[in-house]
Amino acid sequence: MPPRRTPSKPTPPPPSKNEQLEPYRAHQEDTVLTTDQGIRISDTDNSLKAGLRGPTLLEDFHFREKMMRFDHERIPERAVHARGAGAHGYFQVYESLERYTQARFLTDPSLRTPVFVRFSTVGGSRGSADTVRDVRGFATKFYTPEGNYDLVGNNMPVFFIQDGIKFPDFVHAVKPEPHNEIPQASSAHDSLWDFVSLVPETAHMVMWLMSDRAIPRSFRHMEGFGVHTYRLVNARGKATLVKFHWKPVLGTHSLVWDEAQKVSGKDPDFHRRDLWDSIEQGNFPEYELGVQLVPEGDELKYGFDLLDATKLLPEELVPVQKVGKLVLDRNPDNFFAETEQVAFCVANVVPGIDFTNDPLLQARIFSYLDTQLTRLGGPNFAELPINKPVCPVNNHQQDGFGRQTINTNRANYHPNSIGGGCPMLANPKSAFVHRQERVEGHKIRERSGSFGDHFSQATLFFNSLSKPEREHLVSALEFEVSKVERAEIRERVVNQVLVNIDRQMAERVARAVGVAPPKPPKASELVAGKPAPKLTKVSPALSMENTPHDSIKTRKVAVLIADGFPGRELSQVRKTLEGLGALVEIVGPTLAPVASADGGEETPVKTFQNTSSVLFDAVYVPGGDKSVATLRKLPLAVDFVREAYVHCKALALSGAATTLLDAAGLSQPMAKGLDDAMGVVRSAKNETRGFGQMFAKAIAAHRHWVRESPPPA
Ligand code: HDE
Repeated sequence: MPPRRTPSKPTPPPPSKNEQLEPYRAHQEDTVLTTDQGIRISDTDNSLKAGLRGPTLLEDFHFREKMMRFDHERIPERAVHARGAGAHGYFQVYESLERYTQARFLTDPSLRTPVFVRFSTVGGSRGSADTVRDVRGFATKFYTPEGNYDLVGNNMPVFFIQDGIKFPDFVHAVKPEPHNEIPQASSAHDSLWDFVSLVPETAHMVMWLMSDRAIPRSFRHMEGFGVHTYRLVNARGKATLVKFHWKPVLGTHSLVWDEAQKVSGKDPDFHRRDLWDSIEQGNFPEYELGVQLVPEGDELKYGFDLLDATKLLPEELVPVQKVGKLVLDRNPDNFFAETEQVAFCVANVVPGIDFTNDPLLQARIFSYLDTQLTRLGGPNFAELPINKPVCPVNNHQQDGFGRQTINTNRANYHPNSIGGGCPMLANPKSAFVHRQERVEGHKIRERSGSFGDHFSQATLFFNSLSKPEREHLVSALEFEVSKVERAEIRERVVNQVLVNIDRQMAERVARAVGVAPPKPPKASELVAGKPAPKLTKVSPALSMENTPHDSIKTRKVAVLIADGFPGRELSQVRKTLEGLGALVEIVGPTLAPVASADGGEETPVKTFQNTSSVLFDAVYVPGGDKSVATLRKLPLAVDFVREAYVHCKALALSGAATTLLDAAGLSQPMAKGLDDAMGVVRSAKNETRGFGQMFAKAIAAHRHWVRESPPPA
């Protein structure tokens, strides 16, 4: 019997995700406390007891239910990516991509597809700090009219391993060690580096992990990558290979390692808070979706295999075309119901997007669905409001823990006549039909020879960085590898991995971690380390130095004041900075109003005690003999300036405030000739003309790395 098909009718526009969630939202205004059964409760402070000082009674169903619910509040955290923050928003394509794909959300420029994005760290547990050195997850659920599409990516374009069967090994190695569960959220320990030293395919990703990309300034300042090569398929069935990118509109910027470690203590929620606050303030994070398109059949054209997830496709070889925009404009109402319960799955694709045979991707297609069974307690997690598609869902899978839909159709099998054949099979034109790819081969457990070069792209990445970025990477290696207790592992890291990436770098790390420097290369090693043909020598797009540095939008500027500060000057500088989109916060000795020299006052929102230089992008100290004299006597205020300088942030000091550099012990480096390039903007006589503008330029530069170089002898 031929399958019955749904008559083709125009699909009505789907409800927005907001509307869709509405029936589930409990606003609880003007409500009365009840049990889960709806029984009204008038006392929730005293359990039911036999006598005033007697034992609690078993029949106290309210106490029993309250405690039962509390006892089961926690669900297993994600095995990886446990720590995260989410936001709602929308995606809109600029122009139809129908030449390449039939996916509605990529072909209809009038369609605003609701999305939910979850950013995360990978190694730490749920309560770990945000600014640890780690990869960041960037997972997007598109609630499209054709079903949910999940783009589950990271902020780095490659991965540690090539075949998913090594994922449990890698994750066990990077997570805290099994005997004492130490260290939390850090890769600086023996087991990770042991794994790296024995599995050379990790080399490229380890370079990214040691780079500044692993300590982003915020989720709003990082790129996202789909990592794998996927396939776009158009309505005529023609396929094109694709690599997905997210490009942050504010540019890609990072913290400094010392700063990142301090932020972990001062504000472990630094990234979460930044995302939350930005959305509340109306500074909606924006990213452009980029695609690199490659004709099918060109998998091996670039000197490496596009199915190998340890390789990136240099943008200089295949440019990233920006095709649409993602805007995050709404915070979740409830962390657990939304951010914790959201279940991403690499297998969630819509017609027009398909997989490739990348063995890492293939493993992920299995893993994500599987993990949710344990994490979300059964097979009905797609019915949770945050996971529910906005289009109709109908099938014969109806039972299992936590089922919510009440199916009224008496037939729960296919084919059936009792239920009129429903749900009917879809017309293949509107259905997901796997692309017919010819596959032939022996059943083998082997790695393709085209996956064999592990070092060329690690070298490419290293060589593409600016000098300061390279220095940071070497320092990170020195830091991490020096934490490895077993000398033989440190030795292997240097001699089996680093030396194949860059000999000089390996020598420096060897010195720093107390192992013998690498032996001179053998001829065979030289061949192994040689760049593959057709690969560019450097890829400027990989350096954050080449990211936009033209905006101070949402940059946080601390203004340090005490009684006697110049009020008019502060107002003018603030006006300039706020006019350009910066966020200015007054920091004072206490939260009490501070009097200006010209008869006004300012009320600080932060104090030297409750905040810190590391939580800001730039620091401004308006001069004023009296106010600066007070600040000089406050070690926390002096530290504020010192740290901003050490972390290469823009500093603006006017009048007497320039003497704070002296108080902060910075006169020596300053003596070598301070100028604009160093990002310290000074005005000797409280002049404001041009001062604010110069400061803004210094903030837009993000950091002034020149301060890191030692002063000339
Ligand atoms: Fe994941 N990964 N992963 N991963 N991954 C999970 O799914 C897995 C990989 C990524 O915010 C888990 O729901 C395997 C690459 C993100 O909820 C789990 C392999 C990339 C998130 C899982 C990989 C990612 C996860 C844990 C190798 C970048 C968080 C909990 C074959 C392209 C999503 C969960 C969120 C989460 C498995 C490798 C990104 C266990 C087996 C490569 C952003 O299913």
